[in-house]
Amino acid sequence: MSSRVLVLNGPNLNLLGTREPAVYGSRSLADIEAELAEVARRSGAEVVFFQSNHEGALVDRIHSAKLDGTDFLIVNAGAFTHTSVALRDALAAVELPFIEVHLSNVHRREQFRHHSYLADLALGTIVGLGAAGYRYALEYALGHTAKNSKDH
Ligand code: CA2
Repeated sequence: MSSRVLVLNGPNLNLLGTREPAVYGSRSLADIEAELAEVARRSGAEVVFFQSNHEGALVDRIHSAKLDGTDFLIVNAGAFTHTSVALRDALAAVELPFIEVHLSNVHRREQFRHHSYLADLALGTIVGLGAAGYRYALEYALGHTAKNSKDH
């Protein structure tokens, strides 16, 4: 069975590539998603994408991941990373493995970005590596889901 990975992006990440390139890079979200889709295609895996500026929509999408055969999540919750107990509770509730990704190195930025409500639930976090961070997370996810399906 092929693995299914959900890439979840939070508020304002739809603006990627339009401003603040020094912080977030010059690539659009669509461009990053196209690269990830190609990586997944080469592995015979499925990757699906969801971006929302709304906390409740992200919570709902996490809930439906539990029912739609998602094996693994890659999560950049944007600013909700630093504020949202609701997203934390949703990720804890579905018990799906996930990697937290940030384009920027949040630890080199303002103090309020140093805390994540999600990080201790994540298998791992990747910060500061720009769009490549999503690719590394996906490569890990594909290895992880392949190994787990062999074990079960
Ligand atoms: O570095 C990341 O990936 C962040 O998750 C991005 C969030 C920020 O609140 C987090 O602390 C770190 C902000 C996303 C804003 O994205 C924009 C993209 C282009 C132009 C303006 C904002």
